[in-house]
Amino acid sequence: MTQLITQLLKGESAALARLITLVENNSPTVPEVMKAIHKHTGTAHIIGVTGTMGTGKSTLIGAVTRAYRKRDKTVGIVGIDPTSCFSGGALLGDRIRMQDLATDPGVFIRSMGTRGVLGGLTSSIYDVVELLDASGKDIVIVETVGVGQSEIDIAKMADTTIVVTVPGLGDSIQTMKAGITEIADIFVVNKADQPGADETVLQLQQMLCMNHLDEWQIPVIPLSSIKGTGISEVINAINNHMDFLTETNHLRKRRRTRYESELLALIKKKVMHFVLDESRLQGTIESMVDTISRKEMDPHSAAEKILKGILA
Ligand SMILES: Nc1nc2c(ncn2[C@@H]2O[C@H](COP(=O)(O)OP(=O)(O)O)[C@@H](O)[C@H]2O)c(=O)[nH]1
Ligand SMILES: [Mg+2]
Repeated sequence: MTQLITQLLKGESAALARLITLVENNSPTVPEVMKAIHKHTGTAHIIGVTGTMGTGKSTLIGAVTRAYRKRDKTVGIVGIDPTSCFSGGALLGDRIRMQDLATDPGVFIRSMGTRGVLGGLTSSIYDVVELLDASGKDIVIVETVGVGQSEIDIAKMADTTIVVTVPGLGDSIQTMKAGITEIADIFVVNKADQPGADETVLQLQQMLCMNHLDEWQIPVIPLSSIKGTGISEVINAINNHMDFLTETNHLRKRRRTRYESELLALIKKKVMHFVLDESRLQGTIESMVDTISRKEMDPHSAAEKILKGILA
């Protein structure tokens, strides 16, 4: 294991891939690995990309990654599918869209299923991001479909969150979830090669004007991931955002937020494992059911008593 960690810290892709597999398989060696690498993390700029399915997130990430490679930055990409427990599947198309990048040693791409027992992102995604960070990637990009809790989770994990929309979704911008402006650091109107992009940009700008008089002015960037127009504007916006974060102490706050949600996810996972580990609780549950049946205790008190026992 020590050798694998040493190789990871040197940036070797094979070691990175193997360690991510251990995380995905919930290997008992994971805590040891994460303990060893934690102090080697914190240098990567973590970028979350979220938006409705089909808005072109993967295509955009491909274009942005190519631009970063021209600037000699290394990039790690995690595609997560909150609707699936399994990796692959729905993200198969991405492999084709990013095929040229797959052979670049300065790029690492992985997709994973992330549906946790409690919904939302599992703690594994935090581990994968830490591994990519420790492996020395300058940029770590996490792609997720914006459904339910997952986009809020991604915003808590990322230093910079990009929300991707497309022309024609204009009408729905009115009804866009109120929280979206709290999530977005940068808005991107992708597929600007199609009609209606200007209106969508305008509508978004108006919405942001009304909602925000913040220190950070959320930019709205029209672009075409397919044609490659507007990509350098996105890179500039990402860099400006990082400058803003470091100059204002917001970076420290964001990272604290990430550790806080990771810690909560880990605690939930461990408690859930304990509860689901039936062999461990079976006897206790049986005898509690007896007690409840005899009306010596009610189910609420019994649950509390068991929980206290777990936490003791
Ligand atoms: N016209 C146009 N189509 C695009 C653009 N970017 C992506 N697409 C197409 O939109 C579809 C969905 O793209 P994908 O990147 O998989 O979207 P995701 O589900 O958000 O990751 C694909 O057919 C892409 O070729 C763009 O800038 N212009
Ligand atoms: Mg995608």
